[in-house]
Amino acid sequence: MADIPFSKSVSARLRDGVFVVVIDNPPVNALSADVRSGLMAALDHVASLDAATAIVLTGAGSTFIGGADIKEFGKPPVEPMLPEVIERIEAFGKPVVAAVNGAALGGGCEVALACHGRIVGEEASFGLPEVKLGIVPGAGGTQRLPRLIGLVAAIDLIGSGRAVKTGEAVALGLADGIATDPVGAAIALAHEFTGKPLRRTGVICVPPAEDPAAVSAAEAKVLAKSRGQSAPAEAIRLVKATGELDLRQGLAEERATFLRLRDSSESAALRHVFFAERAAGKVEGLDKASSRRIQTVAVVGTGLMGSGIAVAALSSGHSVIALEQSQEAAAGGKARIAQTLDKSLRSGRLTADGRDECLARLQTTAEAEDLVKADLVIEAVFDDLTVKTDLFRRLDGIVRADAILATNTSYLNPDAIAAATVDPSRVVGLHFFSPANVMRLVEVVDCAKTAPEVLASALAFVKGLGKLPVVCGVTEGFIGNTIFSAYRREAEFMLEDGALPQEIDAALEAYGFPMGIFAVNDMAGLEIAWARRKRQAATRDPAARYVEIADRLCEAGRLGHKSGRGWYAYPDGKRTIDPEVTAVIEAVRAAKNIASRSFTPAEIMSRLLKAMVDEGTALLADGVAARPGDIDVVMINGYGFPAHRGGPMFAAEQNKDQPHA
Ligand code: T1G
Repeated sequence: MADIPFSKSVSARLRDGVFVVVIDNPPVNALSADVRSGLMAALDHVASLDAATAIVLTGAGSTFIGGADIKEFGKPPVEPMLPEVIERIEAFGKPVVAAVNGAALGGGCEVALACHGRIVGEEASFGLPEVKLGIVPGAGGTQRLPRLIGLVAAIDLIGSGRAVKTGEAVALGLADGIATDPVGAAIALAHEFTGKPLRRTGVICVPPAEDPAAVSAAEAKVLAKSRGQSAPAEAIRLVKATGELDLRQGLAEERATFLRLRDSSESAALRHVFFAERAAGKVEGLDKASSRRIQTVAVVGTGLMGSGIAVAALSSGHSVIALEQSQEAAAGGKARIAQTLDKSLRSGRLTADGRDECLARLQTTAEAEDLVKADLVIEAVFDDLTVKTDLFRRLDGIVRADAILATNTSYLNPDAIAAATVDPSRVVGLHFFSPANVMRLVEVVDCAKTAPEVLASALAFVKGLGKLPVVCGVTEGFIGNTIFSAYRREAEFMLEDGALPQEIDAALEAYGFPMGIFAVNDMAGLEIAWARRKRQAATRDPAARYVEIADRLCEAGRLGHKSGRGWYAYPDGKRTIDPEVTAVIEAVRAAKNIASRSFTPAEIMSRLLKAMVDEGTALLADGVAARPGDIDVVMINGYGFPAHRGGPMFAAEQNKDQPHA
C-alpha cells in the first residue's frame, strides 16, 4: 500500500492493521506547523478508519522528534498548537504507541510521554532540554514526566535538561521495551493494547511515597548549577505542583510559565547561543571542500595539555601516537593518559571496557619516525617559537605528505610556525582549552596559507571529538585570549582607580560568571602572564597605561592558588581577602597620585563588558572573528561568560539603548 500524505512532512501507511505515521522533517524532525497539522490530520483520519486499530508514531532518519521548531519562536503562532496535538494523542480512542527511533527531545519527548506506550530503539534518547533554552517544557512535560518516573527523577531530568539513553530510559520506566526494530515492536505492543483500557499518562497519580529529603536534594543539586537563571527553578516548581494540581490546572500553569519565559531576555540569549554554537564551525564556501579521513592522531608532548588532547582523541575512537623526547618521558605520558582515563571511568564517562579499548589504541614513543602513520599531528609542546619551529621543521620531513600538522599554541603566531615547513598549506591551529579532555571549546585557526581542505578536515575532526570548533584568524591570543587580556586590563585599571579585587569578582559572580577574574587568575597561576609581561616590557608603548599591581604581587612570591597566595590568600585552601593585597594596591595608587573612588557593581560590569565588546569589534573588523556570535561562543565556553546572558556581543546589542551606569 502506498504512503498516504497528511502534510509535506507527515505520511502514513497501514501495516498489520496499525497505522504507522512517519514524521519526516529534516534535519531533526522538529514540530513545525506543517508537522503539527499533519499529525492532527492523521489522527482525524484514523479516528474514522475501521481498518486501523491503532497508531504507531515514529521519525524518519536518525531522530524521533527534536522538539518544537526553535526557529518559530518569536513568530506569530500557527494553529494547531502543540499542546492541542498532544492532548488529542493522549485522549485518542485507539492505542497510540511511540516507536522512538532516535532522540525524543523537548516537544518530541512530550509527544512520546502522551502516547499510550513507548518502544525504544538502540539509539533512542529522551530529554526535556528546555531549561537550556531559558524556558520550561510547554506541552505537558513538567506534568506528565513526574507521573511516569516520579518527582526526584523528573526534577533531575527537567531541571538539568540532560537526556537519558535507552538503558536509563527503561530503568526509569519511560519505555515499555527495547527493540532493534522499534516500529515492528511498537506494532506488536499496539495489538496487545487493542480492546484494553488505555494507559493515559495524564491521569496517573504522581507516585506519592517519595522521600521529601530526596526531593529537596534533587532540587538543591539543580539550583546549585543554575546561578542567575530562572528557568530551572520555575521548572522544579511546576514539577512539584503535580502533587497538588490536577492535570488541567497543572497544564495551564505550565503553559503560562512557558509563555512568560519564552519572551524573557534569558531565553532570547540562550536561543542565540544555540544557533551561534551551530554556526561557529561553519565557513562560507567550505562545504565543497572534501575533508580528509583522520583516524590516527599523533600528539607531540604529553604534559597536561597533550595528555588531555590524547584522551579526547582516544575517547572518540581514534588511534593515538604520543611522542615524547625520551623513553622515560614517554612512560610518564602514558601514565598521565591512563590516569585521566581512569578518572573518566570513575566519573562514569567511560566503562572499564571503554578504558581498556582506549589504552589498546594508544602508542607512546620517543621515536619521531613512528609518526609516519599519523593522519594528523597535534603539537602541544612548550609555548616557545624556536622550540615549535624546530619541531615543525623536523616533523615536516618525517610525516606523510598528506598528513595535517596542527599547533596548539596559545599566543605564538602560527603563520611563523607554518613558515618552517615546506608546505604551510597543511598547517592549521588547534587551540584546545585545559583540561582538553573536558573543555568543549577549540579555536580552529585558519592560518594565512591553510588549505580549505585542511581547515575542513580540522573542523570535522574537532566535531568528531564531540567538541565545539570556532574558526578564527591569526592574531596574538586568537579570539578568547585577546578578549580575556582586554577585560583583564580593564579590571586592573579599575583596581588602580579604586575598586578591590573582591569587589570586581563579586560583580562578575553576581552577573553569572562562576568565578571572578582575579579568582580565575589565582587558579591558573600568575607566573605565565608575568613572564609574558616581562618579555613584552622592552616593546611596550611607554605612553600606554600600565598597571603594576600584578607585577608587585608576583615579585612578592604571590603566584596564585598553588603558592597559597595571589590576589587572595588561601589558608586551608579557602579563598580569603588578604589585607596585604589591599596594601599593595594602595601603594601603587599612591605612587601614581591616583585619588581612589568607589565603583558600583553595575559600573564595574558595564566597564568590563565594554572592554570585551570593543576588543570583539576590533577582531571582527580585522576578520579574526567572522561573526559576533563566534565571540560569544568562545567567551561562554572558554571563559565562564554566563550563557544566559548570551555572550558579550549579544548582551551589548540587547542593552545598546540603555544608558551605561
Ligand atoms: N528547531 C529548529 N532547528 C533545530 C532544532 C529545533 N528544535 N534542533 C536542531 N535544529 C537544527 C540546528 O540548528 C542545525 O541547523 C540542525 O538542526 C542540526 O542540528 C514545546 C518549547 C536534535 C540532538 O532543544 O539538541 O520543544 O546548523 O547540529 O548534532 O516544550 O540538534 O544545520 O542549519 O545540533 O545531530 C527542545 C535541540 C526545543 C533540541 C541533533 N529541543 N536540538 O543534534 O545536529 S523547545 C531542543 C538538539 C521545545 C516544547 C518546547 C540537537 C539534536 P543547521 P545539530 P546534531
